[in-house]
Amino acid sequence: MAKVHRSNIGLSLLLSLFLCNFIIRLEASHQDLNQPYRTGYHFQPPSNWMNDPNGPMIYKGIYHLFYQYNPYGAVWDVRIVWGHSTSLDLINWTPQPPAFNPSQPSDINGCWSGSVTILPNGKPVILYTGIDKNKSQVQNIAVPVNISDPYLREWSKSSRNPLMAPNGVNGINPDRFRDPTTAWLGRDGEWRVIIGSSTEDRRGLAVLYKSRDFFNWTQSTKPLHYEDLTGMWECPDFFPVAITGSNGVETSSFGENNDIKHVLKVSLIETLHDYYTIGSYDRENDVYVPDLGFVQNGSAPRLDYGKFYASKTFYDDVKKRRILWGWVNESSPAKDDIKKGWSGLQSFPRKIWLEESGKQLLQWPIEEIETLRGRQVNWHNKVLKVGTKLQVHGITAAQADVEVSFKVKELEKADVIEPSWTDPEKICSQDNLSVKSGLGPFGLMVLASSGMEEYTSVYFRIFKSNDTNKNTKYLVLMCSDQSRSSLNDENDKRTFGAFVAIDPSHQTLSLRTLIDHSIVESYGGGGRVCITSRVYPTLAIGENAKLFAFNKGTQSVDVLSLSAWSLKSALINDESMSPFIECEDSHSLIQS
Ligand code: DQQ
Repeated sequence: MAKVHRSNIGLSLLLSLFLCNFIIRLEASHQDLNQPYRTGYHFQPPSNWMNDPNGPMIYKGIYHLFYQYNPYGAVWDVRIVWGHSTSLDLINWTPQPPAFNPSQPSDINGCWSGSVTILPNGKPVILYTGIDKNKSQVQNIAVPVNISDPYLREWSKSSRNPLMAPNGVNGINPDRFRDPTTAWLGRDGEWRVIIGSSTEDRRGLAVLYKSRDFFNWTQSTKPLHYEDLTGMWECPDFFPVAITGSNGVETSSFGENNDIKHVLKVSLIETLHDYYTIGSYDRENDVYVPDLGFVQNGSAPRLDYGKFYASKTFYDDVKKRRILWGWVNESSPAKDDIKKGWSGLQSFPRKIWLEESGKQLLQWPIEEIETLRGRQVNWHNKVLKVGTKLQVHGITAAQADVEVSFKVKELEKADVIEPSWTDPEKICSQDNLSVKSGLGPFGLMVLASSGMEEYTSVYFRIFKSNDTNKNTKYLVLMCSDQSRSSLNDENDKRTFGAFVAIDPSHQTLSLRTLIDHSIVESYGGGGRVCITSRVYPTLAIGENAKLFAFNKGTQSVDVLSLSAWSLKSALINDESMSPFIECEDSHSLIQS
């Protein structure tokens, strides 16, 4: 009798699990129809709020991404936790249970951003900011429970936390002391790490701490770097780059014969943009000195001129490359995010390295994107006559990868830029007709509706420089214009722009755009400028979205080549594979 009873329970449990799974799947496909803005290949959790990428790494051949995640809803919450997903290829992602939640006095009010360091014995450790019981920002450590588990599913926090607490040195305030970087090891056997901070009078700081054992940390009297009037430095990132070639460099590397430079990136809370400088790390004095022409403030180059913040890199020792992740926030009102049940994407992972000139970084979508490529369309040597708009037929325009290179023959016909046009974003935002350039705008119109009621345009304009002292005769402006991206005017449809440092008389003018339903990620001039936009079309959705190449300038432009691919959907944190979404029925059955 007891036997029968047990097998009945077993059967109902199986049935219940099946039904539960079925319902979740039904919900997922039902959701798809009502979720036109969910992405096909950009990382996002199954639901709820996500912000900063945390502690990306590769461990035992598995890529890990942690992220600031609110399990309670689609808006940010101070009680944020470390969401966690793993991948074999940086494309398809399996959700894992959150690595940790607020639980000890040193993080009871939130587990904020931080980084992973792989120790010389191969063991990964996490340093992260906790909001402690007094609401002070402190730095904590967490280590894997079982290092033979390549998925690192369980993390344990040290009872010695917090390891670093604000102590008033350099005027550091408990509200402005957060986001530890990956640590690096000096020749003297001491670890170094920087924490983002600022003083009362808005001096931004990268506070430096040192340790021999990763547990006892001492604050250096001097910060690694600082800059006045920049406000709070969030999520600093400090890493070496090779002077030649595109290979990445391990964070603790010293390089050989001066063959590396260093990059310091800070996320400025006052502008919500990520700025970087290239410079030298003086290891004797433990200070960073930006190269001539770079200042660590809002005048520094940006990793992305659109929506992109709190970014973080890691060194992939398998493919010898450095990879950048960045948080791409929504541009919709919070009420819409709550309605759709989620908020926040990660940029597509980008390889990042130093350009030959040593003056800027280059970024490019990681090569693994090619595994998603399906149908392809190619154009060669097409002329974009004045006022034309040619449709790229034959691909899924709402989920695509497009690469195009332009040739402008009559550069001398470009108009001289107005002396007052110094702010690229402003020029891009002005009405087309009021900006005389002659050459351009030409580029792509993406996520366009049949009647052109909606479209996002990503384009170039070329001007003659008005400064005879400038090395280059021409100025290339790149814009991503969202002003007509949606009939819904409640979204932020600000236009973005930047100058691309290339000489169009010698270099090809290229544009690569990744289109993924509600995100448009563009790489201009071979990755010299990146602009990411969030858009919410109401008509140009799914099959109804179209793609065009256009030229609205007064001179014709050649498309040397255009390749566009439909991209397949990656398997990203699919709800049905989630180990942390509970099905109430089976849960209660198991308990009964
Ligand atoms: N987000 C985290 C902070 C960080 C900020 C909190 C940057 O640690 O400074 O979610 O977006």
